[in-house]
Amino acid sequence: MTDLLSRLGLSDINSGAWAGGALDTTGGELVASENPTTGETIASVALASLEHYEQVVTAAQDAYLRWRMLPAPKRGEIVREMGDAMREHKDDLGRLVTLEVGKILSEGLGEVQESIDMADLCVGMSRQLFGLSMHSERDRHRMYEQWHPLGPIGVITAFNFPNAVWAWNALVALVAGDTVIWKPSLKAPLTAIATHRLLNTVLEKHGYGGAIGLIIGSDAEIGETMINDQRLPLISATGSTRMGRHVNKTVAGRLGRCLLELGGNNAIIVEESADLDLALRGILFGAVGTAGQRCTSTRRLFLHKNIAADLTASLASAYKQVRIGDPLAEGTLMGPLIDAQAVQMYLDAIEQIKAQGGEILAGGEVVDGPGHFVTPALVRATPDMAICRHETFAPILYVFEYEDLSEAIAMQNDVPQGLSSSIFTDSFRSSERFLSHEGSDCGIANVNIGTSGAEIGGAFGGEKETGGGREAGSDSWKAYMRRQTCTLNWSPDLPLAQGVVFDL
Ligand code: UN1
Repeated sequence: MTDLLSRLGLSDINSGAWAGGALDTTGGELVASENPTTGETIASVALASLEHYEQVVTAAQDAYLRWRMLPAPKRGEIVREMGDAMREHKDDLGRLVTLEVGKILSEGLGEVQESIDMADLCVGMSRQLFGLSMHSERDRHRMYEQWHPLGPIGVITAFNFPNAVWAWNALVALVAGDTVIWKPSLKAPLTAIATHRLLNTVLEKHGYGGAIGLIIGSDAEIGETMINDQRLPLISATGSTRMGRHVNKTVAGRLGRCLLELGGNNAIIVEESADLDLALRGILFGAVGTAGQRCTSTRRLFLHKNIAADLTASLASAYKQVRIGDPLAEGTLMGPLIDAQAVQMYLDAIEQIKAQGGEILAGGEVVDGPGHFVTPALVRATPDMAICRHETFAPILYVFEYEDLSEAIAMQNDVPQGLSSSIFTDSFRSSERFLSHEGSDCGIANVNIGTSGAEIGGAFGGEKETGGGREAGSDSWKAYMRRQTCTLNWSPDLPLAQGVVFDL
């Protein structure tokens, strides 16, 4: 472990403020990053103060004035090198993700791959920040729109994707010409520092150190200051709906922009016609993968009544075979929850499930020993159970039965969240219906694959209490830029639009 940390430039105590390079935060409150597998401290961070915050923002503002003048494809070239740096250190970074947040190694590596993919996408994107041109109603006039960078933007990330969610935001923002200030979760600060250090080296080499900044501090002090800061025109925040509501209100109060990626309550519908083996595998990865700690994790399952008994039995037996343990060990499928508080939330949910009449078919227990391990829970539920409307960030899957597809779609949509959804079916009609206006109301709707594990090429995000933001691919870059509509007159006259006459 020590070798891994030193290869990634981490020490026992690390700075919590990086304006490009590290600032001296000695004396700041020490926060330990705990390995959720063992409960041991990996290394600590000396938290940043408001003075450090000022330094980081000032550096990002200064860097912005130069960075925005670099042509977008040249910014893309630098982002390409950032992608290469992550390629070169993929193994170390992936292991650190696994060590710090407990996802299995294949997922830790997959997360870094997601960031590398983002870099590749952004290189191309840097040549495709297209605006439209319009035909003017006036003679010898031309209208078009162009996209400009916004400025330094704030990115707030959660513990569960401590590397990739930053990359979704930051790499797009960088090609767009913005600079970025990152406030990571206090539960995963080391991955943030290692990622920042590595990528800032690339920027520094090109004379743009400070274009990315990192600020590790409390929500109450640093987080509040950041969301209230007029100098940050955009705040992109990933986390709970409760947090997002507060961020949204605060940023709207200063007429800033928000990009929110909040809670999900993702469902899979399995029809009678479905390939049940495929469905079983999709459900398992969605519900048990990452120990249920993805915003896209499968939390609800709607089974057609004719296949419900068999599929539920197969799932219950699969749940009991899931290999739980050290996420670095080969063959492990489920690592620990992030911390003791997460285990407590899981246990509280299990209590509520029982009190509300849910039947636990598998799991629902804490695993003895060090680390924050639980068994994945499979629950026979009824639509009136209030707990099923909430996102518990843990491996709990609620199983319901339905008779016809309209009923299943209505139940699926009848929750406050709207992130991801899937249907397993071999019926073309059902699949199209699920994807139609009267189908899934989520930002992501899949057929014959599960709810999690989206590719970066698409826009990622969801509706309703999920917050409405879109990150990563497609035209999500527009959120990181400002649109300017330009009208040019190359005639000798000054005709007014709408035929208005205004002559002396
Ligand atoms: C998250 O859990 O915040 O679609 C992001 C997925 C991943 C990203 C999840 N690509 O599951």
